[in-house]
Amino acid sequence: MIDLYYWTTPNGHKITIFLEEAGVPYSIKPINIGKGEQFQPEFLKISPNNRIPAIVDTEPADEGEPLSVFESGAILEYLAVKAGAYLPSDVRGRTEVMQWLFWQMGGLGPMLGQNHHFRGYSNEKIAYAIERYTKETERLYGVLDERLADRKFVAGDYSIADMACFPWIMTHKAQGMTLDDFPHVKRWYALLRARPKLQAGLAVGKGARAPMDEQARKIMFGTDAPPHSAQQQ
Ligand SMILES: N[C@@H](CCC(=O)N[C@@H](CS)C(=O)NCC(=O)O)C(=O)O
Repeated sequence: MIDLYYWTTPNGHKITIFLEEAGVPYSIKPINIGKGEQFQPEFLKISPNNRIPAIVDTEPADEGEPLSVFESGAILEYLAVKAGAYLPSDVRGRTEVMQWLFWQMGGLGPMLGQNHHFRGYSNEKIAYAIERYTKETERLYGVLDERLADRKFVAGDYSIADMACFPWIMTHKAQGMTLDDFPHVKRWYALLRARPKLQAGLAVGKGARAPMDEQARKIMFGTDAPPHSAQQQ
């Protein structure tokens, strides 16, 4: 019913977490981004930004042609509306979730992605870039910590806002962060980490991703990538 074009990365995990939590049937279409499969013409038709994740809903609500969606935030919203789960229908609850979802999409994801890039993937270790993105990561963790100081979840009940943030906090060690500095994030992280369905989402494709080698580095960040594929997260 839902075809998920996926690779085992934080943005991919957001969607497997949702599908497992909501019990929506899905089939995985692996896109090995280390091998350049994100540039295949057939994939670009559904994900023109050559990034995973993307979905094709073979049974959309209007009973029309299969419907494709790219961008993990748009996919989470689409699936939440379709499943009637993890996104409130009242205007205030929905707006609260959506602003934190957009905060993750516009801030937490891209900035932590750059942190991963300059600390981990880049062969050249540029002190200015590492410091800039580590500081920004720290600031964003601070915003999340403050937000979680007086509530259990990011926005109302457990929602797509939590599912979007979680996979990016999971890699905190690689970002130079320790959760001991963010006690409310630490409590929230442990609460979510204990959810069996969330764990099932994280387990999808586990082991398929090889450590980044020179070939993958060239494909994703270098000269072997088509010109429109300037790196982003
Ligand atoms: N804003 C996009 C970002 C997606 C993204 O950056 N995906 C990465 C994996 S986490 C990717 O496909 N990278 C392939 C590449 O850089 O060529 C979303 O949230 O869906």
